Amino acid sequence: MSNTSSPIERTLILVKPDGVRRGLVGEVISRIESKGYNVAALRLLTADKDLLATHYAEHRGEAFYEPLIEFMSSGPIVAMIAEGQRVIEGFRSLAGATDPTLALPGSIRGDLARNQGTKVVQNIVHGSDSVESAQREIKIFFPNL
Ligand code: D4T
Repeated sequence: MSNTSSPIERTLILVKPDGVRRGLVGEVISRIESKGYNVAALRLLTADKDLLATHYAEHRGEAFYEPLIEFMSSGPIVAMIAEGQRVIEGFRSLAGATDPTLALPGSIRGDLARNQGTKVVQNIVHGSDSVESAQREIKIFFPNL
């Protein structure tokens, strides 16, 4: 097990449009809180394409990039900052693998999502994947925090 005295981290979590449409916001928040993380900020918004292009800059050029931007701007999303020790990797573990068919039962994606033949995977949640990504992504969705 790695360092148990690690500092408190912050991560950016999104409930994607599929999660909001399906009424899973409460379920996602419940899993975050049940694990013991603190929800430190939360907002509901419909993301515009410029904001999403900034957030997903690393994926520009991928075959799934345009469908991803279309999907992510297709309806309201919920953005959150969650806090806790090792919350970045902890939430990635709660979320499960990107591919919802492979995500393990017990995870958000494993329990609640499946492949549907769309050009982009609809997998309910996003979570930052590193301290650097978390800082960058929190600034995009919560410029004052
Ligand atoms: P996000 O960023 O949404 O939390 O998802 P992941 O961290 O699990 O995955 P990602 O950034 O690599 O991908 C972003 C987003 O694009 C979809 N996607 C991804 C897809 O449809 N096909 C693919 O091959 C990949 C890699 C799913 C999530």
